[in-house]
Amino acid sequence: MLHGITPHALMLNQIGGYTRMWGAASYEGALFASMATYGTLMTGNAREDLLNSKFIIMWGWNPANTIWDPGTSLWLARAREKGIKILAIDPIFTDSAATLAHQWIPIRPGTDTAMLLAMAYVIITENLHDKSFIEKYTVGFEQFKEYIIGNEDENPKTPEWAEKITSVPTETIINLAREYATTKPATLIAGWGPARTMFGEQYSRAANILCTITGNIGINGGYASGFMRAYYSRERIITGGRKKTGPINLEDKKPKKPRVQDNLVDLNAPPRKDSLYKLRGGTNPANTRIHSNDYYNAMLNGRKGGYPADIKMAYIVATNRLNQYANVNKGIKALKSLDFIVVYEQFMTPTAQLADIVLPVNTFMERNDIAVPWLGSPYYIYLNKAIDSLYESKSDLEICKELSKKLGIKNNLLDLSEDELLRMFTAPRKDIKNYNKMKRDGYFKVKVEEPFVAFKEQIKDLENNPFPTLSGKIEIFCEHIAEKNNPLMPPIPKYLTHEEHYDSPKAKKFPLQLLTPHNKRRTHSTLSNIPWLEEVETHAVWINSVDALKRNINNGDIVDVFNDRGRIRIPAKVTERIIPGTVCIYQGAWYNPDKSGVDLGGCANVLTNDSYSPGGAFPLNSSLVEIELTPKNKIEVFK
Ligand SMILES: Nc1nc2c(c(=O)[nH]1)N[C@H]1C(S)=C(S)[C@@H](COP(=O)(O)OP(=O)(O)OC[C@H]3O[C@@H](n4cnc5c(=O)[nH]c(N)nc54)[C@H](O)[C@@H]3O)O[C@H]1N2
Ligand SMILES: Nc1nc2c(c(=O)[nH]1)N[C@H]1C(S)=C(S)[C@@H](COP(=O)(O)OP(=O)(O)OC[C@H]3O[C@@H](n4cnc5c(=O)[nH]c(N)nc54)[C@H](O)[C@@H]3O)O[C@H]1N2
Ligand SMILES: [Mo]
Repeated sequence: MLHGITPHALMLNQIGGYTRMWGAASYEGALFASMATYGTLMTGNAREDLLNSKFIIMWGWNPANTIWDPGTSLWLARAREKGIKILAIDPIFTDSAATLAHQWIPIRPGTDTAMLLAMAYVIITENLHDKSFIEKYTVGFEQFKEYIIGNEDENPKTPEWAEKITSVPTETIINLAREYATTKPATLIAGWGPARTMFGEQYSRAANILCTITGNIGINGGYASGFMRAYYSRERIITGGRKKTGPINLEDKKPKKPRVQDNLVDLNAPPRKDSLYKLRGGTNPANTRIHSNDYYNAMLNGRKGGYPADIKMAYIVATNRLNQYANVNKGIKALKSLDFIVVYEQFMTPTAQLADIVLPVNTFMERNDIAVPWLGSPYYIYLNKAIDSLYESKSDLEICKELSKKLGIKNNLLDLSEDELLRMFTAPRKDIKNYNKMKRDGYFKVKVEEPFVAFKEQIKDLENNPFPTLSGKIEIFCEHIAEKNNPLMPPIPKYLTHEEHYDSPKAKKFPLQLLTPHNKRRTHSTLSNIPWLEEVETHAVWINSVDALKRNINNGDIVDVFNDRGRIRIPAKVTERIIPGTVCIYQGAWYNPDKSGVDLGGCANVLTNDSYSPGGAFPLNSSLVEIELTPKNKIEVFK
């Protein structure tokens, strides 16, 4: 609550504001789809409710490794113990597929939308869809059906069509479609990995709509795939029911008077054309913002290039920016073109090495703060300070307080103490019943009456509880998207190909699709500098034996992975746990270039694509690469 961006925003807002980013690498595709379909981010059912399901699909989701919250793997394990069928769809035979699932369906990356559409084809043509649900709670089914059966583009989205694209056999698609549509209630959890691709929002939209046409929304054991799963409606509790919901009435919108917490650059800016600006609660639509995967282009090209600012200075706090966003080599060029870079860090990260000034920041053990758990789990953690700050380090808050004084800012918020600020920030959270107890115990567990089921009220009584979309219903066809008239952002979900897809001309030169998922031995780049964890699992590029054989690569050989953006040198892990044609380098390893610019650290983002999808999805799993054995004389250096 107190560190990271909060104190910096309070400080910079007082001196005119700053250019901020939009788009979260984690989930922007899923978020866009969730807003477009349901008008909200509060989707999914609480994990306890998995036990009420009869069939669970983990689509591009590996919760045994990529931790969502302490409970997720446990509830999946309990579901399995109870005999509930679990299925995993992933190009990798993940630990989740191996330990939790009864069946693994391997799929070519970036093609999931085609498979979901083909499942819809089977469900609709075999008359397995939930007609009364569709009629009562949705808009746009007819347009979707026209596209699916091929009346719109003379291309029916049959399982045979999808097999060619996805490499999933026709029979498998048909069987899964039938099983999902006829086993009720069923849970389809569409992970964020496949949404972290070019046109990732189409995949998320298609998954949301599959849950819809089978009537699995708003019921126990079902699941409205969307942005997240909720344990309880924190949205409502936080605001004590005061916050307005539903679409924004643009006619009512008057220029806002700035408050201390407002960024003056964004405050009354018009919306980005492609954003869902009529809906409340999604991404900040201000057109003054820059997509965070597009920052380097903005730094290099500025206003002349159509960006909202000429950036001279970067203020980098609580992120290993260079390492964690796409196209590291362009990043270096862009960051070096600036006049001034400040980084606040605990470690000398690859990003900090580019800074003019590194301010040493203390750790969570050296200050008080409150941790709000990720995505609404029902507890808060009070982080009681254990020791005084070591050496010259200070907290983000302390640094901002001192800088504000020197800048002559009379900011009434940064003048408050740690405790005053924490009490102020927690006051609107009606679910924290007893601040003092939380501080004393070190945590506060929120009492939840019953496992949360998103949209239960809407399904019970739609008239009094409309969906917060423009139509008040689930939008299979989204009018707000249609207004944009952008063929790459269709109002119903469509399968689209792109410049760096498996079927693109570029794939002739770089034939391997690169996945860069999250790893069990670190959180992003944090903990990557710990040698013991390298012993747990060597950082390597995963490659199928078919692809390895073609290139004369043996398990453990040092190889070069490269494309037009850069080159990394890394051991090869030859395995059948990844499909042919796809390779994987887990994100987060620290960039460590040799003199010629080859990265010996194995940082995946040397190779990733720094563009973004119309809906904002980050194409971090949409890069093409080639791999070759590293020449013998260069291997010595690697060792
Ligand atoms: N290729 C590829 N890239 C990805 C992803 C992917 O799937 N593929 N995933 C993306 C996702 S989902 C995310 S969320 C991002 C995450 O990327 P980042 O947000 O950059 O996360 P970290 O690498 O953990 O960097 C956090 C840094 O903050 C520092 N730090 C810790 N505590 C404090 C503090 O109190 N104050 C300050 N000032 N600093 C502190 C740590 O030392 C660390 O260097 O990565 C994205 N990058
Ligand atoms: N241990 C650990 N846990 C973490 C994190 C971490 O760094 N380490 N990071 C946290 C954060 S900030 C986030 S945002 C979440 C991210 O959570 P996720 O986005 O769910 O995690 P990923 O591991 O990137 O992707 C999940 C799975 O998607 C698969 N996948 C990728 N592309 C495709 C595709 O095109 N099709 C299909 N079908 N599957 C695909 C990957 O192989 C992977 O198994 O994890 C959180 N938890
Ligand atoms: Mo994330």
